[in-house]
Amino acid sequence: HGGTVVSATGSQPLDVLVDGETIVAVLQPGATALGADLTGTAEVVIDATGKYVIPGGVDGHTHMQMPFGGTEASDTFETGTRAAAWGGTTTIVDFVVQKPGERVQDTLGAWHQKAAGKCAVDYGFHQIIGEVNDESLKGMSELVSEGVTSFKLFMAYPGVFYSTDGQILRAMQSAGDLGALLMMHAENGIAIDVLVEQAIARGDTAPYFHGTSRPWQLEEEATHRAIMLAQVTGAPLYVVHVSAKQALEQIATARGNGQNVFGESCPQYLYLSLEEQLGAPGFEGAKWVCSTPLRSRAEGHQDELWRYLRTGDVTAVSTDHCPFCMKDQKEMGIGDFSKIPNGIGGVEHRMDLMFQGVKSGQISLERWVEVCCTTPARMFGMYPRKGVISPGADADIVIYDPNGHTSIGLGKTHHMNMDYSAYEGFEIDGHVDTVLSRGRVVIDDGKYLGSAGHGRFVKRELSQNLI
Ligand code: DUC
Ligand code: ZN
Ligand code: ZN
Ligand code: ZN
Repeated sequence: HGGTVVSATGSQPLDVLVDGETIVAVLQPGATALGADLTGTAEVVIDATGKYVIPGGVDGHTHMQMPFGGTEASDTFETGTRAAAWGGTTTIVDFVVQKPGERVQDTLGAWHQKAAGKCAVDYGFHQIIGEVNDESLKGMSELVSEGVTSFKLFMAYPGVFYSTDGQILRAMQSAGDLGALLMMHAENGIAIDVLVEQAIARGDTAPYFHGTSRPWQLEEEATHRAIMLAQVTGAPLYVVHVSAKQALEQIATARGNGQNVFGESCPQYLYLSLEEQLGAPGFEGAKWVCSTPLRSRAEGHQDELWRYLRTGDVTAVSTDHCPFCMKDQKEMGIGDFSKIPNGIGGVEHRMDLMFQGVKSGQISLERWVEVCCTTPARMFGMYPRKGVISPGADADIVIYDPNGHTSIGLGKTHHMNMDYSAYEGFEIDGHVDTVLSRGRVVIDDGKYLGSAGHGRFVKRELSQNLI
């Protein structure tokens, strides 16, 4: 009551009536619902005066307890979704991993087991296809009927997840037939592996060389190739974790031509840079080793990413939350950057970091809600249940204080299972005050009131964001 409801299309003072797990009415302040004044009839009234009332955040790209590079991402579904709740994210979409040799249909059950009864907020799954073959292609339609309607392939990591162009083409044909979304890690892994090997042989083993051995040209090239393969097959394409401005130029051109191509970026690519990684002492640069890598600020990637966020060519902002501790995990790469597990954790900070983009005049308030909540919900087939404050939607609601303050870092607002923060020292001119997940208050100004197992699996529809 008393807040300003912000949607992707506008902002106005409105009251929101919740019954059980669902939003049942959105009313002019003082108007009557179901024959009575809201504040007079509601069992609980939450005062949102002076605050924004927004849909719960939808983070379309996370990796809880994902096996990677001989270790496992350090957040479990329990710790990771609790951190998400703290940061105003009420739905995540995580990745089921099929490794070569496994039947794709068998892997979903294993991920259901990891997540069931553990999550603080709702969750869905994408499927990583580690090996494209007749059987995995058949498995795709089975998965779609189980609510897993998007599939990630890798042009990077030869010998691990890598798909050849022929395999990509076949998977895209299947996705096109099903109307399912094809997600792509677009980096030329064959060329990158040569550059990595050469760097190590030269003695360039520090974390910084992770970035320099994955140059933007190899992201641009792979992005272009993925777009052309998608065009041949008719598959809708969502390019994940885009960091190079040249890759976004490819995406923007394809979108201008009317192709169903979408670009995702992440706060780390908007805020952090290769130069900062170079300047970090000793092995500290490992904190920011992720793929695609951080890009050079001098080359202007960050500014261009913000610009593409405004034009709409960056369609959604996720975190690619893939946390590893420095101790025993990132440290595996001391003396050889190629052994540093790739990933940055940030599921807790996305809503705040992107709100800072509103405060600094980079994006509008409505665009903030659009890229963090509404579009991810539509992109991944969860709208209008998620991503909008509207009668019939799940009561996933965040009360955000634009005059509050959030200090990011260890010992401050940090609930992720990581022994460092990639955003240590960031100061945000805003604050997540209250978070409701399906009608239940899970965060109440500094207190966690949620529980493991409250979060439920979301069986997703096909993407609702296609032309
Ligand atoms: N790609 C991801 O999407 N996440 C972590 C590592 C990677 O390469
Ligand atoms: Zn990736
Ligand atoms: Zn990822
Ligand atoms: Zn506050």
